[in-house]
Amino acid sequence: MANPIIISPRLVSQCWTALAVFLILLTRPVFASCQTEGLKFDHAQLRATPPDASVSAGYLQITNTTGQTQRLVSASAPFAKRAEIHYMKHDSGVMKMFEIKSGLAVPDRLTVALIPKGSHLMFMGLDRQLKEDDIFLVTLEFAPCGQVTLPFHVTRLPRLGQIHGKTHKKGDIQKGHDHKQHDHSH
Ligand SMILES: [Cu+2]
Repeated sequence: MANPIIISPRLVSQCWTALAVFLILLTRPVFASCQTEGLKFDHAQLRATPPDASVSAGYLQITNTTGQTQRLVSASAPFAKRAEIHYMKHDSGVMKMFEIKSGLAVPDRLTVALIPKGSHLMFMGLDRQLKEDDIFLVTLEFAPCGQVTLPFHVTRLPRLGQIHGKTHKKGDIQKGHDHKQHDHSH
């Protein structure tokens, strides 16, 4: 006669604990940040707006060393109803903006710059004025690495570091530094 299998409540509880620990370990890479995987962000800026403006644009530089292409698929911010990823294109002699619906690819080992007159984040349905030197957290969603929330600095003259040439010091833009003083170096 076979012995009955006795499962004590304590054993069940231990099993659940072990399973929970296992699941946490298993799912941990999902929560690893894009930064620890190798995405780097520089010069995150928002364009300052006049009162009652309904849109603004966001710019930043994304460097990818994650070993695979990362795609910027969406953005969101507390001050805007929605955000889109745009690119600019000449259309009948006029620069127009179009949404990049499939997301913006950042190939491995490359830097992609979202810049004025280039690809940019477009924030629509603003619920407040974006004033110079304010800082807002913007969440970017990348596939496959996940979500990143970064501080964006509001500036009247958004520019990226490499446009300045060699004299640019890292962090100038974030500090609200006045760029006019070294325009002669361009
Ligand atoms: Cu746009």
